[in-house]
Amino acid sequence: ENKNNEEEKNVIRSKNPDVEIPDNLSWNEYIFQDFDEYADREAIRDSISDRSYSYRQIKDLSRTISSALNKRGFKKGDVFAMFLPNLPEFPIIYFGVLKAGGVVTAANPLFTTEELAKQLKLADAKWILTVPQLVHRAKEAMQDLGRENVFVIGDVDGCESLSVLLQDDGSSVPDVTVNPKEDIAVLPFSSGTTGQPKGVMLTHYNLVSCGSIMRTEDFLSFSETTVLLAFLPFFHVYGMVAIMSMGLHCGSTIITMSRFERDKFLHALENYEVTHLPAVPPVVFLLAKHPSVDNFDLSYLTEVTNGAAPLGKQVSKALMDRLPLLSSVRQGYGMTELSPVCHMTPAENNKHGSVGCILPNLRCKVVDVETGEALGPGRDGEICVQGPTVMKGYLNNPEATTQTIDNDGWLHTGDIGHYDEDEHFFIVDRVKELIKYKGYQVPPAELEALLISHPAIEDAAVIGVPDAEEGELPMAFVVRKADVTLTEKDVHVFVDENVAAYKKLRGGVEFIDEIPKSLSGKILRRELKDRLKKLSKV
Ligand code: 4UU
Repeated sequence: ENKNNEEEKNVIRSKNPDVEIPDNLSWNEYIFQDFDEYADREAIRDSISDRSYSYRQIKDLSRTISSALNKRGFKKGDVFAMFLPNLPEFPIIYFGVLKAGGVVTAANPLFTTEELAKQLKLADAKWILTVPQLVHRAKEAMQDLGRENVFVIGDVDGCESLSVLLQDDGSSVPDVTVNPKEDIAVLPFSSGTTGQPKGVMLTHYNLVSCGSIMRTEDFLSFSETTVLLAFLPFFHVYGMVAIMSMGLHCGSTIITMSRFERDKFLHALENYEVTHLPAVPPVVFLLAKHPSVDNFDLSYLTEVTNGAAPLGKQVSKALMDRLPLLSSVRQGYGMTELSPVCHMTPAENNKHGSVGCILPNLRCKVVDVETGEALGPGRDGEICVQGPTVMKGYLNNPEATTQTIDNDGWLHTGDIGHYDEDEHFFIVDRVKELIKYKGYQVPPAELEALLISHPAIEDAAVIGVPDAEEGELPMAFVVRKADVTLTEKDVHVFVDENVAAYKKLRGGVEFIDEIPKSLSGKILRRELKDRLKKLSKV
């Protein structure tokens, strides 16, 4: 400690003491720690079908799944893909796979067959679980890999039904030993600071660390009386770790919602007496501004948490004014590569517009992008984080890993922000390419590669156009090949046919003579953004 004062300068640590992080537990063991106490309480209920499971059932059925998978040849380290919306069976399979020593990779159920196939291939997934509505895409994508282990929640010819797995007699629960610091538990996909989506290797220990440091008095406030509404997708780290896993760890009741629809959402908040709502900016916006909200009784709702994208100070204030029974609008700030949360709003001293304070056991600094110097309060720079929640690395991509985690173990987030005198953090911008539409990742590199594959397109660049409600809208600058006709509409049609709906070019298409690039060939996105500002002024 304090070996080198110079090096410690402007490195921010939590004002709360470090917590002890168990290093002998797998992620599933950690989550299940107190399940025997919760036993017959309701763990999870579906807001559409009303199907529900108790804590005892989640524990027993996930053991059953591990036995059923073992009998089918599932081996430690096998990658199991989950391609489904939020359903109450999600945690049963998820923890069943982990219990069998497997690795979970979850994909967005909006993905096209090609988008899914890309993830399955990179992840080397041997198994997949889906629902009847998506089975066509799951089968096709698996066939591309020459694999056929497709399970379905429901009945589809030629696929094994989950209900068969759940009837297993539990005689073959595998006896696997997990090495928490080495073994990967989940493999979410993220484009990180640059390029295409990559598999993010999160070890059991990464996740147990994140759970342990979030679950301190000052931060995560879930308890056995908490009712959570889970509309945020379980395939993304926010839903998977901070809502589904931590909600269960704390003995709360989780209400699943497989599709977000405004009135059903508001109705569910009232009907299930929801107390805690983890949300993203467009939903906080809806609650703060939409007239329909007045038609529902939201008096049980005490906490709304924003994450995944920036929330304006005014929206946060407007929500507090509208729902006076809310004790707070809090924020969590994180990144897939950080398992995923690094900052949270503390219970006391909530400042509107702030993402909160660095969590215990972590170190944070704000560095000058040019010089790398760690900056003092009030100065904007890149947020860097170090600690036990930093991912093991990107799967099969050491180059991208060393670009993101430096030699001293600092993870460079690609976010620009500062801290105030109380060490509360504010995110103000992003230096990385990533676009966030409603909190969803839209990697520009992916859209650019698609656009360039069009026979009439010479070159392309994609940026995010700021939007008060949705965050950012993907927008393309396109260079046409000589002597071709290509309209904006043609570009839209082409993109819409080939990507999940949330990646559509909602920000528009602009034809341009040449994409501005640096000498090394990197797209100069700032220049494009400035150009756009000028265009909109004219
Ligand atoms: C401004 O979005 C996430 C994880 C979010 C999360 C998880 C658990 C939030 C609260 C929680 O409890 O991960 P990714 O990898 O999809 O995207 C990471 C990026 C960040 O680098 C930043 O640019 O998403 C943006 N971001 C935010 N921006 C995430 N949270 C915030 C935030 N304010 N609160």
